[in-house]
Amino acid sequence: MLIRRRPGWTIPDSQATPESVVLARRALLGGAGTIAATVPAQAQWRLFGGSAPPATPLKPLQAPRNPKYQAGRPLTPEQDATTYNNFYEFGTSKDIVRPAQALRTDPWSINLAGMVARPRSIALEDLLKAVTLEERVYRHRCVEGWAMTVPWIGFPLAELVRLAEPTAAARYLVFTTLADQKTMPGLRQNWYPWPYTEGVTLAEATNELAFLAVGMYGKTIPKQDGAPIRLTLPWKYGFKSAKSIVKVEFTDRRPVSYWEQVQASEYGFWANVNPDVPHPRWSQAHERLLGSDEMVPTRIWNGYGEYVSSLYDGLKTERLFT
Ligand SMILES: Nc1nc2c(c(=O)[nH]1)N[C@H]1C(S)=C(S)[C@@H](COP(=O)(O)O)O[C@H]1N2
Ligand SMILES: [Mo]
Repeated sequence: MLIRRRPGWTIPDSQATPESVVLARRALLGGAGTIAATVPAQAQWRLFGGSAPPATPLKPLQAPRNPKYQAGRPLTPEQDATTYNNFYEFGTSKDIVRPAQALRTDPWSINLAGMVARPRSIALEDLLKAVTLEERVYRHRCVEGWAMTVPWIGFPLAELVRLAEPTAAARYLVFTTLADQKTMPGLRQNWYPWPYTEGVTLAEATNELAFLAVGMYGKTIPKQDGAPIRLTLPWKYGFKSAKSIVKVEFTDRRPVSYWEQVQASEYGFWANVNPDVPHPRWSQAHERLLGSDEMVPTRIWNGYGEYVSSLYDGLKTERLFT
């Protein structure tokens, strides 16, 4: 059921971090976690971890740009795309660059599990030898109403699916991301359902747009953006794009992901972008471009309908846009 959106209503993300509002409220009820919920990430780091580590140097990473995917708007300045982040493992604020430098990304491997020919762990360097990197400029739209345009470097998720060799019964992929108590102060907010998980259907995972990024802006991906490997699903709200992935499980049962466990009425399994389906607490009609702060109309499927809309033809009864 659609809630009527108020015309001209602007996006609330400058006033609040809407994805965290529900949890902050829960924290207040919970008592013990209150400090972590209200203290900014920088201070949380001091509280839990001592002095913040220095920024991690990024390595140059070049790959030919795939000209097929045109964003139709300028790239977001790198400085904005890499300093305004959601990464709750490091705190609920957008300002998590410093605490995120504690993330340990080397060595890194991904566990391929569940309904696959040979469950196994694959080292990231071996995975990267088996794929061809390319650059893709994608629009990226957070459910909170901000957006950016990013030159990602990576490879199609379909390549990982191919290497994993799912069995005929597999229908869904579940991504689990790193949950390391020692380096991630956000995990102390124990009313969140850690680890962060996300899921897609096998059909979505093998759609040509679904992409695993290991770099952005011609360098390895910064820790705050999900090093060393993260998803990008440009037709869905950003929370589907899991960062710092350590496990990909193939299953025949639809998973209930992190945000769906937190608040299913606001963050569902499908989470496809649609300007005409408001979030229960705000309109999705427009988005604020990081950098310029320009407000632009949001597009259905984030403008990627020609690639993805047919995936949902038989699913009209599902809540496709929440
Ligand atoms: N592990 C993990 N992945 C995550 C998140 C998170 O908190 N933890 N936040 C998500 C949300 S809400 C968004 S909008 C994007 C933000 O990616 P960016 O900071 O690189 O823009 O990452 C997604 N992936
Ligand atoms: Mo988000």
